Amino acid sequence: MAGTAEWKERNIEHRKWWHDKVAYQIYPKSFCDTNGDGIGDLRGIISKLDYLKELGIDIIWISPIYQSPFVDQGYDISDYYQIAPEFGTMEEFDELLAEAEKREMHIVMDLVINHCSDQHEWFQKALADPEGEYADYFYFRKGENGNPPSNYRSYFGGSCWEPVPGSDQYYFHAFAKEQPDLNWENPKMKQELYDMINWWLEKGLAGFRIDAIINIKKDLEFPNLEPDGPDGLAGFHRAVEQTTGVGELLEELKRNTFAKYDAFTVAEVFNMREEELTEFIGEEGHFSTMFDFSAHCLSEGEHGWYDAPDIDFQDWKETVTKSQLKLQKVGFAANIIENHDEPRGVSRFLPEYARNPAGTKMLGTISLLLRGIPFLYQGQEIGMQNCNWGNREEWDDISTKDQYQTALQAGLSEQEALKVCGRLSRDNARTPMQWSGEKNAGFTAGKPWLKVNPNYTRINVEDQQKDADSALHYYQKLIRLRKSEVWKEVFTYGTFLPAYEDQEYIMAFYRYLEGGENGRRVLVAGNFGTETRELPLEYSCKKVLLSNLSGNCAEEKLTLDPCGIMVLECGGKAE
Ligand code: TEU
Ligand code: CA
Repeated sequence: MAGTAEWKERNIEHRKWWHDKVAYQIYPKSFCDTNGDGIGDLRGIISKLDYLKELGIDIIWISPIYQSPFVDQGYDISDYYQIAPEFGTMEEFDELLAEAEKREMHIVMDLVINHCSDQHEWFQKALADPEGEYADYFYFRKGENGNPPSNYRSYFGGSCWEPVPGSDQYYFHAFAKEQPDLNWENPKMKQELYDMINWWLEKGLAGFRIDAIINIKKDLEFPNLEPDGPDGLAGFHRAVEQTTGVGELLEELKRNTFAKYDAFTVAEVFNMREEELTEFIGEEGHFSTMFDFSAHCLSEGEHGWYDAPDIDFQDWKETVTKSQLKLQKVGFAANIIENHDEPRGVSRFLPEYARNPAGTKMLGTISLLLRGIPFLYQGQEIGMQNCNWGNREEWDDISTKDQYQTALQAGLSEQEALKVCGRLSRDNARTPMQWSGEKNAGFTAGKPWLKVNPNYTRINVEDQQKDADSALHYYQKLIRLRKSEVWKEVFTYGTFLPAYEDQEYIMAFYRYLEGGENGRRVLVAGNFGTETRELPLEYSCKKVLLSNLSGNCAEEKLTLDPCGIMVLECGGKAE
C-alpha cells in the first residue's frame, strides 16, 4: 500500500509525458469512409479529430495503414514505407499528423515486425533464391524425413511451416502462411527495421503500438512439443512460453529507436514470464506500457473458441484486482475492455441484464479509473455491442474462419459453431463505426466492406450527441473528471486499493494519494447485481464526483441501484 506513495516520491523526476493521457484505438477500415468505396480512410479520421478531441482523447493509435494485401487486415505488411492506397496517401497521412498536432493530440501507429507479408520484397527475393541473402531474413529450414521441421500449430491454424516451392525447405510463420516471420537473429534485417522505425519517428509520430512482439525470439532448434490437439500439433504459444532471451532483442530495439525520440510504446504481449514484468514495463523497461489482457484471457478455451467459457463476474473482479495490485508496483499497464481482436466489452464483461446504457457507463467507469493508461476502442464510447451473425458468409476475419473449422472438427453442428464463434469473433469489433441512424450507420455512402451491426438505429453517435444522458456524454464527463486539475494526480499516480471485496456483485476500489497537498481519496463502486445494495461507508462522503443513476450517498452509507456506479470524494474516516 505504501507502494504507490513511495513510487511517487521516487518518480517526481520520472514523470513521462504519456502517464496522464487517455488513448483511443482506431480500426481505420471501419472508422469513417469519405469516398464511398466502403472502406474507412485517412480523410475520415481527419474529419473526426474534433469529435475525438471533444471526447477527451490525447493519443490515437491507428491499426495498420501500411501497404498490404489485407490477408490479415493490414497486419501483413508488404511495404513499411507506403500508405495503403485503400486508406489514402502519404500527403494525407502528413496532414493527419499536422491536424492532430494542432489539437495537441498524438498519433501512434501499429508496428508489425514479428512478420511481414509474403508479398514484401524481402520475401519475394527469398523465394526467388532460397539459398540467398534474403532467405536469411526469414526462418528457412529443411524438413525432417518429409515432415516439417517441427510440429507447431500457427495461431490461425495449421502448421507453422510452409514448403518453399521448388526447394526442400520450409519457412516459418506464427500466424497465416501469408505472414512469414522475420529472422531477429539477422543483424542486417534488424537494422532495416530500426531504420524504418526511425524514419516514421522522424516524421513526428509519437510512438507505436507493438504487435505480437513476444513472438520474435525463437528457439532456433525448434524442438517438437507434446501435441495438444487431434491434429498432432502443439500451439506455437507453448514454444514461446519456453523460450528465453527476448529481453535482449527488445532492449536493443528500444536503444536503437524509441529511446532516441522519447517515444511512447505500448506492447501487445501474451504468454510472458511473470518475473519479467519489471524488465518489460518498469521505469527502465523495454516499453512505456503494455496491455493488461488478464481479464480477456478468462475466456480462453482449452482447444479453441468452441470450448471457451463465459466470463463469471467474481472471476473477473478477482482477476482485475489481482492484476492491478501487481502492476502498480512495477509501472503502468494499458487498460482496455476491447480491441480489434476481442469481442465488445459490453457483450463480454456485463451480464445480459446489464447490457444497457447504465451498464455500459458502469463498465466504462471501472476501466477508465483503474490505475494505468486507459485505451478506448472505437465505438466503446457509445456502447457498441457484438453483432448477431446470420451465417458464416458474413465473416471476413481469418481467425474466425479457422475457429469455425476447428469447432466443426470437434463435432459441433454448423449452427452451434456459428454461435460459439459469433460470440468471440474478431469481426464483432470490426463492424463499421455507428455514426448515425442513417443508411449504413452513416459510415459510408457505398457498400460497407463488412456488415453493419443492425442495432445502429438504436446505438449511434448522432442520437447520443443529442441526449445529455447518453453513454457518449457520460464518457466525456468521465474523461474530464479523470483529467481534471484536481483529480488528475490521483487518477494517474494514486494507489489502487480494492474495497468491499467480500460483497457479492460489487466491484469497488479506492484510488488515493497520501499526505501533503495532494492527499486525496476517491471511492469507485459499481453494482453488477440485480438488486439495490447498501454499502456502509468507511470514509464519509464529501462529494459525488460522478454517477450514472440517481444513486444515493448519505453520511454513512452508499445506496447503489442495479447497474449503478458512483465515484465519491472521500472525507474523513467514519467512526
Ligand atoms: O494479435 C496477436 C495475437 O496474439 C492474436 O493472434 C490473438 O491471439 C488473436 O487475435 C485472438 O484471435 C496481433 C494483432 O492484434 C492481430 O490483429 C493480428 O492478427 C496478429 O497480431 C498478427 O499480426
Ligand atoms: Ca474510403
